[in-house]
Amino acid sequence: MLTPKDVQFFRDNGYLVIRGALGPEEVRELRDASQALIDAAPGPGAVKDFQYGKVRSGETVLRRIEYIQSKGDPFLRLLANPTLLDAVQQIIGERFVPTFDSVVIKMPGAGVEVPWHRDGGGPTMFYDEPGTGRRFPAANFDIYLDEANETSGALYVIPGSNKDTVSRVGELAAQGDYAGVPGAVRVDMRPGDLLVHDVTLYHGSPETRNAPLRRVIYYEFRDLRFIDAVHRPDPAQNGAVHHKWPEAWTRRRLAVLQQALDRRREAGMDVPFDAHPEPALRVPREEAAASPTRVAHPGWDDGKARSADESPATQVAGNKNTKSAEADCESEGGGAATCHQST
Ligand SMILES: O=C(O)CCC(=O)C(=O)O
Repeated sequence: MLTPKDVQFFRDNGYLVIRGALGPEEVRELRDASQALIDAAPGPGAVKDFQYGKVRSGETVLRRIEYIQSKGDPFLRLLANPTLLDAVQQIIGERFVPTFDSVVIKMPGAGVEVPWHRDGGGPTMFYDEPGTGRRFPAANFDIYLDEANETSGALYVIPGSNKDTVSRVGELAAQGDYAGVPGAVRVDMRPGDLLVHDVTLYHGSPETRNAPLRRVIYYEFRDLRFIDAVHRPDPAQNGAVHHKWPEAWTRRRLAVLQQALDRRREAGMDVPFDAHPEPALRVPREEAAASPTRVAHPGWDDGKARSADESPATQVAGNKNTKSAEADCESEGGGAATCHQST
């Protein structure tokens, strides 16, 4: 259970570490399930959900798997983990919706760099409710399956950078390597720990060499009020609609949450509630059970899979691409998933 001090820390610094959020058994099954996916990975360019990148030596390695909740029951059940959903409710808001799901991998031997970035492409990824002044952030909930430290490519963050209204993210790489960037903090994590990071926080992780495997599951959530304001503004008032997430899409995402609650309970695991705490966001069990667990973002499945060379996350020359990666993200139009990911 987060305390008000925890929530305030998150608001002030843009991140929060929750140690031991998952028990050893849940960590074990997630490690097994993710290892099976890695072992069966289809190779670069074959399936868009499996993303590869290049390391400085020129080797191409797996770096990320998208829509992970559809790729095995352990990932689906994780979505209904009580510690995770408690943090989600307190940080995101009562009308929370699961919005992105992926796993980021640093392969043993050679792990791809994730250059400094903000998820979602800019400093305005929050919603301030008129009248109440309440801020609804978008945040990622990062579940660690392996040790993350200096060797295995722990995440670096710049505490408080979530408050920057003009992005400095493009300048960071020039200021030094990750540890050398003024204000940067390395966040060491252990299996089962949870890191919550505001999508507007500057963060990134270096390439690894001869290091052990490092896997982190990223589940992002946003409050429906955020989604309504940012992803489906009224075209009559607003002109062009950026990142359109139709209502049917959020309903399918909420159906995945209901399925996760049901599957977790059926597996004899603890659940925080039987259905979404906000009645308007509940999806009946039968509808949820029949709904797909892979809910891609509009545009994702129409796009051609990027090769390792095209992917902005795979730039290797001194991490200089972060600025252009943001621009790329913004130019994706309907491709919110690409926008969100590591660049
Ligand atoms: O796990 C990492 O190193 C960072 C991943 C990340 O921030 C992202 O994919 O947006």
